[in-house]
Amino acid sequence: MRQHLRVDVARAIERLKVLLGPAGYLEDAGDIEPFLTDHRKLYRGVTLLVALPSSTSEVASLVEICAAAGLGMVPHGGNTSYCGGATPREQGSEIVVSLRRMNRVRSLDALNYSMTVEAGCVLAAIQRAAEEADRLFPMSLGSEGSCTIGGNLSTNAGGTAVLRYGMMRDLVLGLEVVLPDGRVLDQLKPLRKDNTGYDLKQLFVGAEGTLGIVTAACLKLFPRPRGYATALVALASPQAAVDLLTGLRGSLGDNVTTFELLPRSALELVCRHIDGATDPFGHPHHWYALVEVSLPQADSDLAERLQTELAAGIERGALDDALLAASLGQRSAFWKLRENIPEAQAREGASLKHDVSVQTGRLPEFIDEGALLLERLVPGVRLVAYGHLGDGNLHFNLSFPSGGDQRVFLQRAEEVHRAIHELVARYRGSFSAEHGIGRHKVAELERYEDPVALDLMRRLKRVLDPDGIMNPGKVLREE
Ligand code: 2HG
Ligand code: ZN
Repeated sequence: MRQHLRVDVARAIERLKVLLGPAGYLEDAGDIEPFLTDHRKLYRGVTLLVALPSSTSEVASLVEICAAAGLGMVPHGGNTSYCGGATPREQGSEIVVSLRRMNRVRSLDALNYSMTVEAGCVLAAIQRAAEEADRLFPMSLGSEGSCTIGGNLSTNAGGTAVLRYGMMRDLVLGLEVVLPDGRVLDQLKPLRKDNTGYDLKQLFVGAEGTLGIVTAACLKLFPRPRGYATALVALASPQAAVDLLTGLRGSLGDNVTTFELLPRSALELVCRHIDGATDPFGHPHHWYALVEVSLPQADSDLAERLQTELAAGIERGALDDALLAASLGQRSAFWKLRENIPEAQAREGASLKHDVSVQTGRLPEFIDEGALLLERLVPGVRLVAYGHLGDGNLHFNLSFPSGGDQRVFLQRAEEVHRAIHELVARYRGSFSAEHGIGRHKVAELERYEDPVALDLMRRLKRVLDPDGIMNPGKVLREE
């Protein structure tokens, strides 16, 4: 395949420019700069062109041109990937395909609780469009103001409402995908029941652009909650948090939409680095849970029931303290403490990330074992293990030991990742619960994935993308 490249590449680029017109591509160094690095600045690549197609048929023609020249394509959304999935590699043999001009809501059917959107729609714009129709699109992420639905689909995004509504995979009714040979796979039916053979659309969700380019999606909508009851709960341990979650789900059922765990270390980082963030409790606690219950009607008694449950927990000594948000301002202050953890940890300095999941009931044991292991490996390391406890998914992140050398800490990365991922494997957990594989975790996938599953993935890739032109080297090593 690669031998085509040198011969045909210049001609292909010229054809692409003619196809897309002057508004449809970028090539000046300053303009393409933002497309060359990932959000975490782990990678820096080179590209021949950033294509900005404006329609599915343009994407299809673009793919045909690239396929004929064996030219690689890197689909690009809001550039918020944690694993370098949307960044071109260093070889300079790939174009970036940004979907940002494809940002139309094609239709919204309130009766059918569905909407059809183009891949470049920003998540927050989709949420707003649903709300205007008195519906809810529940996907909710820290980066929702800039990430796009094409990226959410391609990485099977998670976020803070997975407990109630599931991951992106659960929120999609249909997809439109341009295949590596330029054909358009039209699976855009807004149907909840369509039991006709293999569920092909799901192949492309979480495939990180390695099997085709998602150009549009039909999304599931839900009844819009009339309000929320939000609490910040102080707890002695992760076990107390798991018990609280179990109790709340037992009494409030699926109305519990969010259950996020925060350690003291995370709260301190946010209060240190984020303007206006403060600890709402009088004195420090070891752990916190951010709990949100959605209220289906304005006169729902669920808020009172949450309050009663929390008060009873404090009375029994199961919880240390709890605050129920008394206003929208207080609700956003609680959320601010949670959503700013990644930013605060970045501002603190060198950190190492692990995006792990185990069965929810085993998380407390996992946290204890992981903390001991790390303390032996890197004495003084600061564990900032936070996140989606309700989904069994924690960001088991570390900050360099206070007063320690950040560079020396980062040199231990491989060793630390190995130790944590081995622990995860012993729990039959996942080393990438939420953020995908991208480029960053290709070797981990090879190491930890079931060999039969890995073999099937490689075969699927070969069937759909025999020339390896779709986001080469991401998820699976280039063959
Ligand atoms: C979150 O839950 C994100 O805030 C980011 O998934 C996690 O920075 C991280 O490790
Ligand atoms: Zn997360």
